[in-house]
Amino acid sequence: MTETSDYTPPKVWTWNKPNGGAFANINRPIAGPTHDKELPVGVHPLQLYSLGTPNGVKVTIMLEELLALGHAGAEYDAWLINIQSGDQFGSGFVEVNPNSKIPALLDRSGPKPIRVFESGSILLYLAEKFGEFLPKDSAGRTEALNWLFWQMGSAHYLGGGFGHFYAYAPVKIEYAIDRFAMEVKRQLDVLDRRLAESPYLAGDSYTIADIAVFPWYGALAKGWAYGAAEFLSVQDYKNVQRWIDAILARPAVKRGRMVNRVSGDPSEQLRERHDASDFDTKTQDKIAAS
Ligand SMILES: N[C@@H](CCC(=O)N[C@@H](CS)C(=O)NCC(=O)O)C(=O)O
Repeated sequence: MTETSDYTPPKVWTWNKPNGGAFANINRPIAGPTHDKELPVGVHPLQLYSLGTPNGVKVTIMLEELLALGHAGAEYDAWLINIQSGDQFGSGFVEVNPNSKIPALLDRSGPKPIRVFESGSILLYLAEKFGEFLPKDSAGRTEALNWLFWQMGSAHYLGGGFGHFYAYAPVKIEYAIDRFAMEVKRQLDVLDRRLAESPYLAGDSYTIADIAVFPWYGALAKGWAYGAAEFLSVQDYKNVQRWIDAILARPAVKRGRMVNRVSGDPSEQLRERHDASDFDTKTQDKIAAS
């Protein structure tokens, strides 16, 4: 380790300069809205305000899975929240999620709208509302929740820790990259060992645990995140690879991954989704051709 630093933290930290790196423009040390902006409302019971990031995709996969099972009450409008432009700090968004992060859901099916924020809370809310993707027996339900909460506590080491220092930070810091690469490889090994025991995280059936964990660790294991596949030897996690391939083959997962997506192949970007037919007519390639 050859790190040196001439930085000594001051007695009191103050916000007096951008911190550099990707996303520096949206980082700030205070909460609350920066501007007045109402959220749009569509025709369906569920209004989703999101973006096709790993956290956002969890919810669109869940909704597409519920629709595939025939739950008409899971029909949704998916509105695009551009976090690079600061849409998450608009007053309407902050009313639905005071934490100013996507995804945020408003359930307008009852007499009073219910706000739901935090992707894990949204998955649990939808699983309970529709009685799907969460085992009914106590042991099975608890195992699914174990892995759901595992994701909530672990993925920040992957995204905010490893991904940030490996791909986004303005300087490459060996200490930070080492620390988080070690932790992410340990997490991949945790998943790999669990998936050697059962086809899915909670056992024999596909649950909200898989829906939560797949977008983060699937993107890493398939080499889509941070350009770090070779660095982390992701091909070695054979059970994780098998599990990801099984999930990727699900039609609802394919659709869910397209919604609110703003990068990649234009035919796989459905920036807003207001109707099932939008997958056939409103992807970016179709919009460009019309
Ligand atoms: N724990 C939250 C994390 C949500 C989150 O970090 N969302 C990111 C995008 S993936 C975001 O909205 N970032 C905007 C910002 O930090 O201002 C969840 O699971 O919903």
